[in-house]
Amino acid sequence: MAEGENKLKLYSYWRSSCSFRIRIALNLKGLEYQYIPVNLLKGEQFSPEFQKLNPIGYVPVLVDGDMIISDSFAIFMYLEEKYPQHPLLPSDLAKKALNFQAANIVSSSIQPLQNLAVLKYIEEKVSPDEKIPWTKFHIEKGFEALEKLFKDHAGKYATGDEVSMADLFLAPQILAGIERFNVDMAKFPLLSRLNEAYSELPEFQNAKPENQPDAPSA
Ligand SMILES: N[C@@H](CCC(=O)N[C@@H](CS)C(=O)NCC(=O)O)C(=O)O
Repeated sequence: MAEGENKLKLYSYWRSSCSFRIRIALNLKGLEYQYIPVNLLKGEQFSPEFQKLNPIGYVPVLVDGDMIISDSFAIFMYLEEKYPQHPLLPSDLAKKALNFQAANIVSSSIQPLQNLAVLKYIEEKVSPDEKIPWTKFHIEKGFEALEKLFKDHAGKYATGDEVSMADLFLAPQILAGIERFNVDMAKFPLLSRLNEAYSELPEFQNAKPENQPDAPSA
């Protein structure tokens, strides 16, 4: 068992795709963690206690002993260095760059545009009818780019035959596109194939929103 493993705490929300990325990383690295739910719909991310951990008020937050890390990209990089078992970044520089690119397309150019606060703003200041078209437009723009960028590099997974960082960012985004925003995946054959491959991995299955302790029971 790795040092400090029993101290890991993950502040998460069942439906948060950013938290989902880290749940997959923790599962793949075989790290046990305490799941601490933050109910985003009830506004628990704005509580003074949570804002002490992450002043911008977003999940996920990882606590590892004295370390408090927020933002899934930073958490991922921390986990990768601190817990090198089951490495999730290839040593090949070109592949590593592709992994960073996929992670950033998802975490900078897609997910922020579908975040709760943004959707709430559109609903209130523009129109409730614009919420889904807005989100679909940005998800599909990102998916089109990902299809083109990865078609010559994908193997069984996004950048080869091993699961890597790119997959941890892609899987939650693809599922959110399908399950929450009705994206027509027929336009994205590569992402659809990757989604199938992810669905066969227990570490991804276990990290899915519906399998979290704070998910509403069906
Ligand atoms: N860049 C951050 C984004 C975090 C983020 O947007 N988290 C969302 C859930 S996926 C959240 O907490 N939203 C709460 C809100 O919008 O109030 C990351 O990758 O962790």
